[in-house]
Amino acid sequence: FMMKEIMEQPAVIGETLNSFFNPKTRTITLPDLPFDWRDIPKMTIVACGTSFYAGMVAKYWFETLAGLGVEVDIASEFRYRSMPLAPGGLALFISQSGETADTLAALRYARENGQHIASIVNVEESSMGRESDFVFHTKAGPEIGVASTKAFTCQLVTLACLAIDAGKQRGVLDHEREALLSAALSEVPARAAEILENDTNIRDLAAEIFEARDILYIGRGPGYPVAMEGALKLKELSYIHAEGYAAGELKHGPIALIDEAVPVIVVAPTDHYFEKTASNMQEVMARNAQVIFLSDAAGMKQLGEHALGSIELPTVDPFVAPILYSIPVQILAYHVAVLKGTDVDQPRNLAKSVTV
Ligand code: F1P
Repeated sequence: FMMKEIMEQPAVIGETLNSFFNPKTRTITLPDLPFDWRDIPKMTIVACGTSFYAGMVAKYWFETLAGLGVEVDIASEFRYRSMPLAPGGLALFISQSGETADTLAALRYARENGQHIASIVNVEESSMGRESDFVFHTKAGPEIGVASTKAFTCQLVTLACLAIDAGKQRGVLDHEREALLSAALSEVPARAAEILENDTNIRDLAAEIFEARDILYIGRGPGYPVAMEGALKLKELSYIHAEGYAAGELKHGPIALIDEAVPVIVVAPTDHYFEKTASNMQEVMARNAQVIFLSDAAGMKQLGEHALGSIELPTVDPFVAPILYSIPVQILAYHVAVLKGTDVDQPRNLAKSVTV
């Protein structure tokens, strides 16, 4: 199922986008929401697992595009905190299943504490949907593989549309920027298809790293949660110990782990953070790490030949890079798991929906 679900992404991303995209104006148009973005003092995003990393990406989007402060937490911690939520704030819950027990409990906690409640779920009928003031349904279709793939990228697309809407309403995005971002989003299905058509070298790279004991993923900005999601996919599927770190955090500890036996996967679109990420990549290479470099043509020109391996991605507006860079990390985890002989659809100890 997993590879089939990965391959469905151009189509289901397109469908999710179509639910927000107005082909006449070529802009993102959201249904009327029961709250006004201008009145939201703070946003709190809560989720588990892969859905949590979608929330982490969205934090960067809402902060930069809409000037809205966002806190993101994992539901299993958030639900037990005694933190004052900002009165009148928006609490957004992200879940593929809409049934995850920790996320549902967190939703109820936020409701008791006077928040507007919105959720992003991938099913028409769900407990979270029923208990929300507003629900966004991703159009990923049924996801059978336990490790979430297409639901994740569709969550990201939904969050990107929400961030644009918030940015417009809050007067942070002007028409020109909005049009550019909408155009970048509308290209994502085609760019995702290109990535899937050119994925043969990912299998070869998987063969280089599948015997490693530990693997690090690094990235900055929205590439940081993509690094964490890559590490989670690898752990879930192949049982290799993997961690995703903010590249700038390496020097505060994780760099001690680096030697020639530790592959480092570098998520580095040529965005605002590129030069700094590139310098972190050079630091790990100086310690003999085997680097797999994910970047676009400009990034490859600068650093491609220094890495053990590279995955070249299409050149896109950095806004949509986290959606597209998620796809090769899914494929890499898939191939590593296949080489290790694990069951990619039903990893040990994991359930698709954690309802207890
Ligand atoms: C959250 C989640 C998934 C993960 C696994 C266990 O589920 O952590 O991300 O892949 O299936 O549950 P959900 O709340 O998004 O349904």
